[in-house]
Parts: sequence; structure tokens; C-alpha cells
Amino acid sequence: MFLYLEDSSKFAFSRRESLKEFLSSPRSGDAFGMLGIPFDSTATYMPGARFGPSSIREASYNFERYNLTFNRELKVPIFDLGDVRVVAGDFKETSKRIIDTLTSLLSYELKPLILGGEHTITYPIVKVLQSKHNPLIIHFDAHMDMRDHYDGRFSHATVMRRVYELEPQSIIMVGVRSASREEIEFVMEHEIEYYTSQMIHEDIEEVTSKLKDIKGPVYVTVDMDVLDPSYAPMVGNPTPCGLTPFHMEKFIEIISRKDIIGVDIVEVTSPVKGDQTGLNAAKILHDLLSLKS
Ligand SMILES: [Mn+2]
Repeated sequence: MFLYLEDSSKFAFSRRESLKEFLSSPRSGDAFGMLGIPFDSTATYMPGARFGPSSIREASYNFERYNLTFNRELKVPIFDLGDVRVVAGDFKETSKRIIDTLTSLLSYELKPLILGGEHTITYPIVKVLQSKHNPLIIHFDAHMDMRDHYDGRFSHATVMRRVYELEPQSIIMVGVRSASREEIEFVMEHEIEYYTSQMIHEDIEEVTSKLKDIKGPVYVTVDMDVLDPSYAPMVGNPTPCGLTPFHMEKFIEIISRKDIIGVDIVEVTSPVKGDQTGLNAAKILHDLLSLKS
């Protein structure tokens, strides 16, 4: 049972049949369960991540079921299960609820697609998945989020340090262009691979060949500030000189061929309809789901 879900409008391509019926009939291939986690408490610059799930869902209605870029029809089963009821200001309690809900979702053999919410929520998600798999984590972000402390141990700026401590197979950072000296030293010392936005603009081959070589289970976390603020202005920490949606298309095309065990898209802060941040977030999911069809 999904204990902490609230009804809300669904992602455009969510199946309308009952989940119970779907689960009781024979099936093959991937099926996805979508959850919104509108946690929005540790933002230091632009708040509003609580609007992320509704922004992405609303924007999803702008896309066709047919994906012209990849010549694919979006057919993969996806069930939008609503939002986890988060507790503003209480990450500990929110984490418990995330873990509880995600555990239920996994027991139905649905792959999680998570709509944030601030980036901090990636920690409890990976914690659950780490106990079943040992994923490689692909981290799209303008920032490393590798600080040991930032207004406490758990925040949007420390989340990947906490994830690193869970000892996943490895972490690959893509699109980075901002870090503290402490973070870069930590990353160098622990040989965590990263590809800056500048490197990718100059030569995308280096990172694409790296991604092509990945084997085993993969978890993907997308902080929407990985895109340039011209494409994704409504994020917690907009950072200039970022990636373009064309870069993300190329990356998603490669990643879709991997054994994806879960995806989160976080840090969308837009409270308005038609904002390009929500649209670009929905496009990433639309591309991934079309390619998985
Ligand atoms: Mn970031």
C-alpha cells in the first residue's frame, strides 16, 4: 500500500488502467512508477522546488506520444502514483516516508521515476536502491554537491557526499561548472570522475564514449541546473555556461540502452505554466520513456 500518497494530476503518458489490474496480469519488460517528492526546505538561493512535480507534469501535456527525434512511440507502461506527503523543514521524517513509499513501489517491480523536490531527496532514494543493487550513479549537475557540511549534514549542497558514503559502485558527474576547493580536492582524492560543461562543449566524444562503456545497474540523477539558465532558468541555483537540451538528448539516447534502476529529476522551481524549465525536464523524461518503449 502507498501510505503517503496524495492524489494530484498525472503525468501525460501515465496509464489510466488500475495499477492493481496491471500488476495482476502477465507482463514482460520494464514498467515505471512515477512519484513526486515536493520537498523544499534547504534551498539557499531560489526556493520553489515544491512546485517541481506539478510543473513537470503540466509540461508533459505539451509532448506527442510519437517522438520524432528518435522515431519511437511512447508505449512503455508508466503509472503516476502521485506525491509523497513530505514534511517541510523535517528531512528526517520526509526521508522515512520516501523510503517507505519507494519500498512499496519496488515491491511491485516498478522502476522509480522521481520528480523533485530539492536534490536532498536523492539520498534516501539511493539508500533504498543500494540495498538491492550496487548501481553506478550518473549525476547531471552544474554542482558537485560534495560538501561534507552545508547548513548541516543533509542539504542540497551535501547530497552527493552522503550518496558517496553509501558506497555505490561509482559516481560519474556530467556538466559540472561550480565547486568549492574542498569539493574538488575530495573528488580528486577519491578519483571520482567528472566532466565539466566546458569539456563537453569542446569535445562531447570523451563523455559519450565513457557512458557507452558503462555496464551493470545505473541510477540517474538530473539536477535541472545542469542545463544552461537560458534553457532552465527556474532552478534552485542557476549557473551560467551550462549544457543544452541537445547534449541531454545525446546522453539520454546512450543511457536508455543501460540497465536503468531509477531516475530522479530535481530542483525545478517553476510555479508558472509553460516555463521552459519544466518543459525541458518533461522532455528528458519523454525522450527516455520513448527510447525505453
Ligand atoms: Mn546543482
